[in-house]
Amino acid sequence: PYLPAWWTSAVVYQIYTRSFSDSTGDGIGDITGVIERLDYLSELGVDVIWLSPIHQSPQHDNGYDISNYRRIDHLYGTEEEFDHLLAEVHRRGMKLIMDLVVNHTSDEHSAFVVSSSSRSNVSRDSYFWRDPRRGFSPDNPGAEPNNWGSIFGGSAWEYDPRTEQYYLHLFSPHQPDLNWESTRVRTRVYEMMNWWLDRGIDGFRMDAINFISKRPTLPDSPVGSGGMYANGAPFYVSGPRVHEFIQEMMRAVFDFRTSEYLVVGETDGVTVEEAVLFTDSLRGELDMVFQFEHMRLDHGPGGKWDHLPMKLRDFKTIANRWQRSLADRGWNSLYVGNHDQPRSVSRFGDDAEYRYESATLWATVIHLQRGTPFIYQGDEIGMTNAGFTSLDQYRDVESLAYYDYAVARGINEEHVLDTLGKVSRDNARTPMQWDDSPNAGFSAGKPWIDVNPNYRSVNAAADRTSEKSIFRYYQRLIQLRHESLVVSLGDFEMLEPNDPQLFAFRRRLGNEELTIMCNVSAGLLPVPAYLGGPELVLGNYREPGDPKVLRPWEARVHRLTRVSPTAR
Ligand code: ISL
Repeated sequence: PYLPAWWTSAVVYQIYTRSFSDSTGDGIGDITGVIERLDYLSELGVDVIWLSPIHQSPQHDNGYDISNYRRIDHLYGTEEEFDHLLAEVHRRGMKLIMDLVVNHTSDEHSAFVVSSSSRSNVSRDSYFWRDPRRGFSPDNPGAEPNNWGSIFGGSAWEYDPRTEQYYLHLFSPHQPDLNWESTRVRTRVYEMMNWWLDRGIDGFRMDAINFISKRPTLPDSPVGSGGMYANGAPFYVSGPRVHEFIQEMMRAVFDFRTSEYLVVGETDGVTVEEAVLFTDSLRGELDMVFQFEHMRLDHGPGGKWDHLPMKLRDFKTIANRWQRSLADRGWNSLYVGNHDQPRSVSRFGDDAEYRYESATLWATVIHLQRGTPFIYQGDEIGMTNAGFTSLDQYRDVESLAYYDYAVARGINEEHVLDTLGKVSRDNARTPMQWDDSPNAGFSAGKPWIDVNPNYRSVNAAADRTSEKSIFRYYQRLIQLRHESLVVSLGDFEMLEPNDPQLFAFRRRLGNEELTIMCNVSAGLLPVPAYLGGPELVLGNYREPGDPKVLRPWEARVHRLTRVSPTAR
């Protein structure tokens, strides 16, 4: 008999440890802080916690630059505290998955230190070392081995005077890319993964995992990026051996393991066709991947810093295509926010007057599609963008690099700060707002990044006692997924695909049908008469209202159970 995978009815919660809860007063969230908040997460009802990196790291990219994969960074706590966390998560019936950052290491990782020490050492080919091009002088841009730009700005190559070669870094210069062509590199990674699973964790969120196979010749890219360097993505996104590497990894790590694991790949730039290959269960690769198409809808031709308003119709087109393309083979992950994106309520909703309504509307849209929903910490209480007004409030390596680049190009500083205020990753990295005490109850000391000043009204304690509780609404969405097969396994059908304000869809399984309709606007929205149904399962307004008109940011979920002719 067909048994659906356990994660079809599961909900994942992402903890950005650094900003979640600080138990020591040093201003940085830590493991014990997470343990102290586990009851909150059980009450929310989530099944899985994804923990952003807490491994030993010089923290140039908040832990996405790992120098020792088998050690917990002292910033976050001890080895014992980690094991205690794992036990406490399991005791509450939840699972814990960890970030797996293996497209690159930190430049302080011992393998990189050895690799950069001489051209002839055994670790040299663990990374990408290449000679300068002709016309080289140490400060001559253009002599890099190819024209690729780094995702965080500037060239993707860093010159190392010691051995007079460049190394490749798709992210910051402190994050050299591992060379997956090397069997030794791959074996080491698999050993490390096995070590973590043996320690008891329940899976991985694999950082930038579709970047691990580069076209070996590392050719110049013809694709412009608007800046001085080209976009190398065609030569490293879903590269020639990526499926081979992932299948090899799955065999080396998960064969012969019998527990229930979750493996989700972060795959920026992935197409639906590739996503099917990554997630088709018969291929032995990943359970699901994060796609990014809907995260680009407010990017202009100049990329993410060229910010434009999003058109809902485009969002719906993308959702529909992903739902349809992964209906029979593969599985979707569902999200509108994480630690790399601005806050969803500020970006796609209304973070002032209709904060409750728009936050719950987007939660409805995400949680009731077919796929596995991911909640980013703070979204369940409607946390908003940081509201930073000066550069010294920013911490993110990408945001700071963008500022330097933009100002050097003569872009007016006010405009740059305005863009950062909308787009910066730090918008989602401000401390979790627990209550209205100093520092929002996050820390007894000075937080590593400013708390959003709106914490006195926007916080978990206030939300949960409010009549309009976003947290309680999330609880019900999670419950619905747990209880009803039509949510976890039903078919998806987009309704009114061309309507620019209405986001409506239908889920169907056997005799049961759910109709979801959402008014993505602050006006009144008449809806076609065929929508709706007898039983209102969930809605974000207390008063019933006119069945034919949706109020500002209103979301309604109706259930219909058909009596089948044979049963009659
Ligand atoms: O957020 C992005 C750029 O603004 C993405 O391109 C992001 O960098 C990409 O999806 C990879 O993200 C992951 O790896 C990065 C790290 O900085 C991110 O925090 C992480 O989620 C490098 O490890």
